[in-house]
Amino acid sequence: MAHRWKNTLTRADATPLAAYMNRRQIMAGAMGLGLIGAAGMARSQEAELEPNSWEDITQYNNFYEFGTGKSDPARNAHTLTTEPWTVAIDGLVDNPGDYSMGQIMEAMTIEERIYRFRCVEAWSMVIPWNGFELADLLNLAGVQEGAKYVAFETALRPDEMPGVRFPVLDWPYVEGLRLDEAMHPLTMMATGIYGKPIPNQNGAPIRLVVPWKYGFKSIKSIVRITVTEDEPPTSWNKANGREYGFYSNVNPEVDHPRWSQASERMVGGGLFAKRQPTLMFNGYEEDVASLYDGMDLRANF
Ligand SMILES: Nc1nc2c(c(=O)[nH]1)N[C@H]1C(S)=C(S)[C@@H](COP(=O)(O)O)O[C@H]1N2
Ligand SMILES: [Mo]
Repeated sequence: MAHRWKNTLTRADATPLAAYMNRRQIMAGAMGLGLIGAAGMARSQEAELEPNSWEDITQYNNFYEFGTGKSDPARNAHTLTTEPWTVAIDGLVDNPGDYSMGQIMEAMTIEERIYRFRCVEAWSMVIPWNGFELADLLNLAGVQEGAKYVAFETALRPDEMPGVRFPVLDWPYVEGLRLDEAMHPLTMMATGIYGKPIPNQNGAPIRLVVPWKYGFKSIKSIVRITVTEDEPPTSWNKANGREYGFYSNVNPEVDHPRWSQASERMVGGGLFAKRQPTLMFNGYEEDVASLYDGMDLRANF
């Protein structure tokens, strides 16, 4: 698998979504005409970013249900039973219910997306996810009139999660997005990395990925998705509302009260690697800035 990445990639900027979507549509069109196969389709998307290694991505994690150390999730998360798994979808939807992973995988088309990933702690990676757009799942459930937000909840299993014995956070871990953020084509549900099933420490069997927001918004091992009218509570905001807001968009101009967000350390870059500048909306400004038109990004951090 890894060889596919070696020669074709350079560490340049991410493709703006418009260009990316166009290429996808062109490729999908060509595929419809039988001109290229699925492999060609996948290859067309692996252009611009050099992903971190499998080791970086799966050995350096935040998943506090399995401990607060960066290597705790890799060491402890094997105890999580990920099969069978169901995701309850409820709230303002036409088709509420318990969706099994099998049903979800059957209904969704899995694609590969290489995204930057920026933790609020000022480290970053590039991760080749496999998954589908959250919008496709929400459309399957049928979002009703009046819906404004989407809430997410992680499994809470004290028998399988040694970290939840400690009141670091108010368990279960919960997160939320505005409906338009949730429906944005960049927002995905990841079920794999590097073409393999997503490892437990990365949020098996299904986790959110919102590449323009700080990593803690990308909630892992999801068991419930609730479409709501009101802004849902979120774990880090509940834990410390002064430091972590609802939006948590990556913004190099708004520092964390205790550290600068202007630059970041690329995981795997080596001990003496230079920090790299953090980009507005983590490099996805062109695609998502319009979601926040007229909003004070300092007040709505
Ligand atoms: N349920 C749950 N989801 C979570 C976390 C967590 O502790 N619990 N940590 C968050 C944080 S702070 C980050 S940076 C990312 C890390 O994802 P990764 O380990 O796959 O890189 O997961 C996010 N999702
Ligand atoms: Mo994070």
